[in-house]
Amino acid sequence: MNSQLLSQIQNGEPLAVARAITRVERGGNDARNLIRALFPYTGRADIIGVTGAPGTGKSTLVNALAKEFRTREKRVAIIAVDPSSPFTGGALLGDRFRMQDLAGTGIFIRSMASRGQLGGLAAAVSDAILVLDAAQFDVILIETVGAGQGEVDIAKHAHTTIVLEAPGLGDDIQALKAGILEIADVLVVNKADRDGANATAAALEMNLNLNPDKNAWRPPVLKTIALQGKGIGELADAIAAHQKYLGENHLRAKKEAARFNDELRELLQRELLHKKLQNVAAEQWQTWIDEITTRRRDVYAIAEEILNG
Ligand SMILES: Nc1nc2c(ncn2[C@@H]2O[C@H](COP(=O)(O)OP(=O)(O)O)[C@@H](O)[C@H]2O)c(=O)[nH]1
Ligand SMILES: [Mg+2]
Repeated sequence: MNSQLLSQIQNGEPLAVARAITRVERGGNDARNLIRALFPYTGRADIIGVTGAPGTGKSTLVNALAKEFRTREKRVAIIAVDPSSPFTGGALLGDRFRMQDLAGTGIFIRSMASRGQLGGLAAAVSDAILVLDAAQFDVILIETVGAGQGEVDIAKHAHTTIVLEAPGLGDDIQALKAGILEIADVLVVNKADRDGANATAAALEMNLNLNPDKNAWRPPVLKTIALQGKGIGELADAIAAHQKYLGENHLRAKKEAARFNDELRELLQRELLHKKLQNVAAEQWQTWIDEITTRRRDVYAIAEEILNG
């Protein structure tokens, strides 16, 4: 591993950091070697996940929050994860606007939309977090659409997870539908300039009352107007309070254990599958599928053959 590149990454030089993330996105041996070299220097950054339905204002809020942390003398990086929109059209326009908004602030921002064949997006994001952690960012903000299992996985690996909601859909809580409410450490009703914000906040409070957490931490419900930067200071305070709570109760280490437990299992699943299938010809695979569809053999028998051979 090139030691000059390593020290550039560790000094947080934006170009080197960007290159390193590109490398982990590509995966393979280069990515592995890089992570191996950087890993001993990780573990310091506060990882904050921001999730919620599309259009709730995540990008706007994350930008505002990043700026708030800057005024608090923190070094800040953003990873915007959008599996639904690969690097084209709307996503790119949105990105451009965000980049302009952050120009000159010293905030590092990176969009991630996909990763090739092996690994998957969640793994690429995990590795990018390690790169940013080694690059000595104090705060890493991960923005992701809360609409599916993979995305929830990314958010749940944060030390603090913020779930965003926006008013306007009656008593319906989008996050509840998407199954992401229970991962929230802080709940935010954004677009509080709109009608219904109080009702949405009340619905969230009600839900917390119905499902009391076994932990001592009760997620606060905050209202923000991200577009005007309103309520962002209070949000940063709530995040700080949650992190203090984690620290005082030795829960940060527990969160890290859960994160690496999942990562290791997912990595093993991918690697074992790859190992078992790399020497299987496409025709052989097709023969097995034919055997199953014509009911000559069952999936268990084929799986056993693959595992033994
Ligand atoms: N009225 C209002 N609009 C907002 C607020 N925050 C964000 N928006 C707008 O909501 C739209 C979606 O915001 P965006 O940050 O892209 O949402 P995301 O899809 O969750 O990332 C944009 O047009 C924003 O300008 C807010 O506090 N109030
Ligand atoms: Mg967005």
